Amino acid sequence: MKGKRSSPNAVWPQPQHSNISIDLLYIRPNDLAVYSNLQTCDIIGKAIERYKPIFFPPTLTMNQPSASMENILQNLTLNIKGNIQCEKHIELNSNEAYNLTIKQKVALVEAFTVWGLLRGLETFSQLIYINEQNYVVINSSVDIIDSPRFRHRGAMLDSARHFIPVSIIKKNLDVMSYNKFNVFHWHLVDDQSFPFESKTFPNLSRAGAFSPDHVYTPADVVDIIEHARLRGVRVIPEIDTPGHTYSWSKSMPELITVCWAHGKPRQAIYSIQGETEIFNPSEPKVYSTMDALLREVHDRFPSNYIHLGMDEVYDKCWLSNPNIRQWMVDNNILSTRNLHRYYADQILNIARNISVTPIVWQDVWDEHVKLPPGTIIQVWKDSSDNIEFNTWASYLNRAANEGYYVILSSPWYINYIGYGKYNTDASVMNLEFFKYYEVEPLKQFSGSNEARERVLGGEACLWGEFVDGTNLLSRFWPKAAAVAERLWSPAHVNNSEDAQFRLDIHRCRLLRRGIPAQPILNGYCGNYESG
Ligand code: CP6
Repeated sequence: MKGKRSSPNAVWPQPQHSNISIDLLYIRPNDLAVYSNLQTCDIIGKAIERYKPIFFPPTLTMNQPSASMENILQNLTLNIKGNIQCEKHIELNSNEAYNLTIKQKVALVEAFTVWGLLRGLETFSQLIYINEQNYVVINSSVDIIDSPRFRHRGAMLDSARHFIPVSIIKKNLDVMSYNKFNVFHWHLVDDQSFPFESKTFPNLSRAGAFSPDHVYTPADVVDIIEHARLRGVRVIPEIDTPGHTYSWSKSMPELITVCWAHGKPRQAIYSIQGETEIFNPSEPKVYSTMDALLREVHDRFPSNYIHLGMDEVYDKCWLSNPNIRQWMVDNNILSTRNLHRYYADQILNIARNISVTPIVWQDVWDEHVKLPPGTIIQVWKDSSDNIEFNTWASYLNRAANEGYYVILSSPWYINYIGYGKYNTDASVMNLEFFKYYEVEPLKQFSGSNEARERVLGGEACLWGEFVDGTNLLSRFWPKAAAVAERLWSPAHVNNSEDAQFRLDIHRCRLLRRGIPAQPILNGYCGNYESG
């Protein structure tokens, strides 16, 4: 069954339009020339170097056809059309479209931006394969016109439940670029640890990280951002408050609400089910700290977006505390919802003052907090007590029609595991490839075209409770690739029976590139020690 129904160089995610011959050209691994009218741009120069061992994996046997043979690919050219610019950072609205043609023994990738060239180079690399006689080959006639369906195609990693080594984050960025993802959403800190080394507040990680080794130093952060930048990925940091802040309490206990029980303050223990630590919204130091920290984060991350979290606020703790209740009365804050609103308004004001566009988990919006125009709401819930809108599709509808930008994550929690390709037993929450793949973000969308345009895309999320450096890559890949194709390819590319064979080929490609992606079908990849 393995691979029988897909060509060995099936491109993932599938391009918008492609016309590919059966006839092949040989490639001489030792002398495929690569040219560009943007050769001096670091992004292009470094990409060409990076792709050489991907085109021609040094560990595999490859024959070099003689140069005098007729049907040999002569060269690859990566050209910018129009205004030639070496852009520095990819942005939400960057143009990632490209054309890839092979004819008369010459390959050409054309795009309007370096980002389009990167996407086209990746596609070119996937068309190359090694045939049964160990010759490196590619189709002799190729016409691909490609561009993404959605602008925001993200992967979220949680580096707080377990520390993720920098090397694994960088490898994950490599695989993201193989799948044309363009956003790394970095859930940096949470209850369990604070690995982000702040220059302004070094004690946050000194006390809040698992150990002095389990931190991201300023140099690590620069390294990760640069690795992402060169691959056309922007890094969006998340500083999640007011909930999920237990790790802050190790150095700044004064920021945290003391929950009360049975008429007296209760020892803070975040591990009680459903009760996490939360900031004390009546404490001015909360806001001065957030102001300074968000300024620092904004200075150190080139992204104009910061994810502000605001999910899962355990407001029962706020209400249990008589000092907070008195403070609410004194400040004319007469409901829990208004307390949420007060906290959110303070933080959103800070974001506005430093010209940051906020992203938030949907919870604050669920609380009817009015968010500034341009805010992005990340939908992660699938049901709610409110039967008026009880699925992620209706959340998307509602938020986009209220004028907010939205990104979808509810159906794409890649951390869930289970047995089988397609488990229908909801009680084990198993969401394997098919279920991720068959999601259609706009399936029930109703609203104006402008509202539809505000559905920016989505993110595959990997929560870290059971993930660290040992299993991150195999837990995430190739399942996250299902999300990549859903967000890149046209909506009609939705046949999962067909896609499983293409994805299986893609998974073998990842093994070839040194990524320990887990299997999705029975069989083998050939030539590799594992798999
Ligand atoms: N951590 C944080 C989490 C989750 C969220 N925020 C989460 C909640 C429920 C599920 C999966 C993840 N672990 N900070 C919610 C956005 Cl099912």
